[in-house]
Amino acid sequence: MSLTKKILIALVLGVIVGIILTFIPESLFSTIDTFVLNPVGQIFIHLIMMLVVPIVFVSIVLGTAGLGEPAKLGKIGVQTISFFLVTTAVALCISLALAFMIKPGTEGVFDVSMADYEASEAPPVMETIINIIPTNPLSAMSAGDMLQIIAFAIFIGIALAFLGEKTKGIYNLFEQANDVLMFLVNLVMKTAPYGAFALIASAIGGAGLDAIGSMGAYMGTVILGLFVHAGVTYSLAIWMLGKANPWQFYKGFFPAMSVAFSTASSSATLPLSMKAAQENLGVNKNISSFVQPLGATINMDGTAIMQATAAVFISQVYAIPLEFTDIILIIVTATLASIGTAGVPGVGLIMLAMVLTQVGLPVEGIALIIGIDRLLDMLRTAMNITGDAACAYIISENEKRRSA
Ligand code: DAS
Repeated sequence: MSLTKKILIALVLGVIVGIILTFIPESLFSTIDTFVLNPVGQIFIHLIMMLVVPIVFVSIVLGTAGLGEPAKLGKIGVQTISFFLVTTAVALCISLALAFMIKPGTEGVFDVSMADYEASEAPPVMETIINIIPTNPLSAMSAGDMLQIIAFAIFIGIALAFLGEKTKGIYNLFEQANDVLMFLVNLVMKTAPYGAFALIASAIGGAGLDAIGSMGAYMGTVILGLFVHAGVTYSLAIWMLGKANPWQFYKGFFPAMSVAFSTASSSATLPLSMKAAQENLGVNKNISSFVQPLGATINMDGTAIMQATAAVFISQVYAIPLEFTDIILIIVTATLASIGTAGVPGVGLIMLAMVLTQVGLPVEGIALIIGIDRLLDMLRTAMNITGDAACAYIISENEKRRSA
């Protein structure tokens, strides 16, 4: 049986067990979660997170060096960033339109009297941009600062591309390192079904059916936005820009989407995202190795959809009208928020505080959605990596046609 089928079966079983767990006493659930579900789920996430920093560094070096002359790297870079920004803006427009049409914040009664949320300070935008260049690449790697790791790897890749034969040995070393890391990805992925089961059972059991029910309108609006964006934006882009079949794309990329759903982490899924893109979709290795690690860090359409929906939801719950300028602010800050955050579980909710602050909405409103956010995080992370893969797929398909 294929890994995808095993993960799918594990997820279905996990949902069933998670629902059953919502009916058992809270103390019994927390015992099961603490000693069984959480350890299994966290060990799986740690195993793949262990590979992320080396894989991002090695693949960006190889991807950048492999793209060869800086002109081609520049062209691919401009296409990549343009695709990321346009699709994120489209995602935000879709989610805002749905949130104003469905009005999830007016469905049901929300007790805001106890709502409280301690927002962590988001770094100023200019500081985020300056900090992309690492002062110490090794500390960037030990801290897991993905943007700084990517920036340093791009410089190394450009150097290898310029030096060519003189540094062929180092280039080969990076290629062998990549082979080792991909072998380890295959090894670790054998534990994916167990991790997927434990993570989804824990997420559903922890949220509880009441919370899911009372937040139904909000969750439904976010989920609808995610599916519209995947079904329309990405499919149209693949079909019109990549002149390829969207169905084939989703079929080939589904294994990575299922792991992203299980882990709620774009970074942790990155090794599998690149493997699925290169092996199942035939995406050029150098383009995949450049676009997908970059996207896992700066391109999060699913997160942007949640943030825009949550902002409108909270404005509705607190009956605070949003002006046109507020809408523009939400679009700009949600786009910037998605650039500065690494792809790890829950980061979108932390950055939501920055969006709400900029628009003047009560940050404590996050307390209303935090209980069911993990379930939405799983879905939006699957969306986040899909946008990155769609971008790599479109660029690769066009490069193939150009060189044919
Ligand atoms: N979990 C994040 C990711 O890995 C997305 C989010 O928190 O919104 O992409």
